[in-house]
Amino acid sequence: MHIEMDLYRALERDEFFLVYQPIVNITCRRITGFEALVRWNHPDKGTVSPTEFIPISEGTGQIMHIGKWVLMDACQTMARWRETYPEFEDMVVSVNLSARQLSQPGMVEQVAEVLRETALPPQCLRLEVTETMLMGNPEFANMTLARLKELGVKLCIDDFGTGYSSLSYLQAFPIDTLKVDRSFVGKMSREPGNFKIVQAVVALAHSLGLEVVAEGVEEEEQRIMLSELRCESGQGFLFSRPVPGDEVPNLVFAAL
Ligand code: G
Ligand code: G
Ligand code: NA
Ligand code: MN
Repeated sequence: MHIEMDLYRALERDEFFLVYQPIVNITCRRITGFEALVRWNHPDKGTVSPTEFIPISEGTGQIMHIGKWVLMDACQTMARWRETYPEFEDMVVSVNLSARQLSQPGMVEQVAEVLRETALPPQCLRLEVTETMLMGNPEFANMTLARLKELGVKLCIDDFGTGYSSLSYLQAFPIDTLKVDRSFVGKMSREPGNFKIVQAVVALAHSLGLEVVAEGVEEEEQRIMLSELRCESGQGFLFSRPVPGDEVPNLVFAAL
């Protein structure tokens, strides 16, 4: 496949870019932050999804370079918005980590370096990892998360409910936030079983002192249900699709 070769050149040719999806207060819809999502503008294929190239880049080891680029670009951009607009003072940018990134030696140092270079306050960065990434080697994961936490960044478990988490680890990991997977949120207004799962996840998170982000919120009915469950935040097409960085300030101003 050419795509592996192309990936090697993509960074030096500056073919990656980030889009940003708002994360909002579920009750008042105010934007509290953004999830950065990477895209690859391939010279022939057009926009390639990360579901296609992240797994390939994990195989080739390119993920560490791509991951660093994502982290640097997201932090730099958020630092610039904060400098320019007072409305961004308390905003948080979320960045996804891949499995190989999390287990790579030097990962914590990489995050520290990016924070230093961009001068972004650490509490303005949230790192997203999945249950599956943590439960492969939970002891090692816990150590890495603890070192990341020491930097002052926020930590979040993404796609919660689709993998297998040991509840004893869940309370031991130094995380701040659970993101309920969109497969449950999407069906909660039609299927009582899915509503109950979301309800249980919110209750579990709160009893562990964690905040909840519901992802894949597409309908007003879901937003109201989540608000009644005391879920803090939401993300999804109801509020906004992921948008290019240059549209982000206008999204924030329009919502005020
Ligand atoms: O944005 P989209 O729905 O196409 O994302 C598809 C998948 O790719 C999601 O699971 C998302 O978490 C993942 N993804 C998006 N951006 C990044 C990134 O910068 N790094 C990693 N590791 N995964 C990402
Ligand atoms: O795995 P992760 O949660 O990082 O995936 C994020 C992806 O989810 C983004 O690529 C984004 O395009 C997608 N997404 C965001 N909001 C919605 C939504 O409301 N519905 C659906 N189906 N997908 C969404
Ligand atoms: Na994510
Ligand atoms: Mn997710």
